[in-house]
Amino acid sequence: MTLTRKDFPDHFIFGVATSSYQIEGAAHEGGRGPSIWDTFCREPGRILDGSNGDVACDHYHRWPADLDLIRGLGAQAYRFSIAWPRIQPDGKGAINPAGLDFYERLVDGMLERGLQPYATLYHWDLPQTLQDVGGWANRDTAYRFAEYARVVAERLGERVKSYATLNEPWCSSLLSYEIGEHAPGLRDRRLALAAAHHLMLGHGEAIAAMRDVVPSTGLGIVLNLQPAYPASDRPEDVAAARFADGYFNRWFLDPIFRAEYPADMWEAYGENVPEVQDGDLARIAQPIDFLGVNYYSRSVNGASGNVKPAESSYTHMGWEVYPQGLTDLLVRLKDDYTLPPIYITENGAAYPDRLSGQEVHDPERVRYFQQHLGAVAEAVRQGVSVDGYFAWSLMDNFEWAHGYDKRFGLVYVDYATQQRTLKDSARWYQGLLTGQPEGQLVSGDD
Ligand code: GBH
Repeated sequence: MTLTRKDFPDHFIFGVATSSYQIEGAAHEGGRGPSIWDTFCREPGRILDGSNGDVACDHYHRWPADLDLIRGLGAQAYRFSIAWPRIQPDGKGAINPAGLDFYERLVDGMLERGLQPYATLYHWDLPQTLQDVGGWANRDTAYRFAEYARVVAERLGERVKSYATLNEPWCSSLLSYEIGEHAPGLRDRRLALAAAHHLMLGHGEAIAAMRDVVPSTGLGIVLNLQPAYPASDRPEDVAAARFADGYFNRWFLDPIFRAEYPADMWEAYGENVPEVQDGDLARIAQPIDFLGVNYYSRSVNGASGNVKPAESSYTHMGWEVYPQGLTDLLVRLKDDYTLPPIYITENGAAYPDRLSGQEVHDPERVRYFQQHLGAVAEAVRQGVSVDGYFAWSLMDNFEWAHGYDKRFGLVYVDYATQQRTLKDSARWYQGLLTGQPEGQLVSGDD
């Protein structure tokens, strides 16, 4: 079955996504202060290939050509993130004009090319100075974040079509303070749950701080949501799936959309639950204009750990390819919550791509996008209000703890030369977005 633009509503937006630390480089230029990822990358053993984001895709210098590339794909929108340490090198106080200038040029560059700017204010690059006083485990960081958000909104204003406060607070809290895989690399559940609470509080404070500044711009948040399935009907497995759903999804969805923490998880976390002050939940749950959903895979939960279905295929990250999970997730969100419109703010897959001549054949990624876009179209048919889709990612980039070894791009990056090459998946996406029959653009026998 061939997927076309017509399988989506007319107003549906197609775009591509990136984030600042993963692509910009220029870590010591333009008055940028150090972030927790600069620090983390320098700790031995944290990044699998020992790399860092000092240069990355050199997007800080190559942004005009990169915007041309996005335009050339036929995208209508570009989701990017703003590096807090470029705006406030110390995370508070003094503003760095060169940082605001950079993002202003970038946003104006998008508008000149007919691309709608979708900004994310926090994609994990916290100013190191704030980490020195506890980072997100310190309640004060929530207020510092709101101040930074207001500074950005005052300068970029309504030229930006949409501001997301946070990208994936689960990653900035649990993955970073409990699992220790992301900066700052701690292993403490109590601190992680404090961080999660302060992230959500910071989200609410930032929304409040920006509302009057940019009244007609859409404001929201991006969550990584991962539907949890039980490995069997056995009650232990069903309970394990329920816990995983609480851990990844409901811990963030319920405060934001119901003004409460899920009771079962609150109980399970026991003495590690965060300190919640009067008014916090009302602040966190104030109305927003969209929910951004990042979807990569599902989890299959058994009483004694996660299960990897043998019949499934897996990406280079080891994540199961499970497009049905995206339809199930979206329908479930509609059934369980009262939500604003949804954007799929990230979806994509890593594969071990190789350059052959001027081409990169990535049939698995083409298939991944076809199947997941089909899953979104199916959810729309079932009545879920989804307003757009952003492919992760525009180009190969710094994949956090995995360094440069994992490639998520539609566009291949040769890091030695910074040469960009469209992969077959980019040509396929271009075909979908510009209304050309996909088959003619895809090479290979997939
Ligand atoms: C996104 O994170 C990021 O926003 C983006 O910067 C990044 O490059 C991209 O994805 C690709 O990684 O069940 O414990 O194995 C995705 C993070 C990935 C978090 C899947 C949860 C499964 C956790 N998510 N992950 S586990």
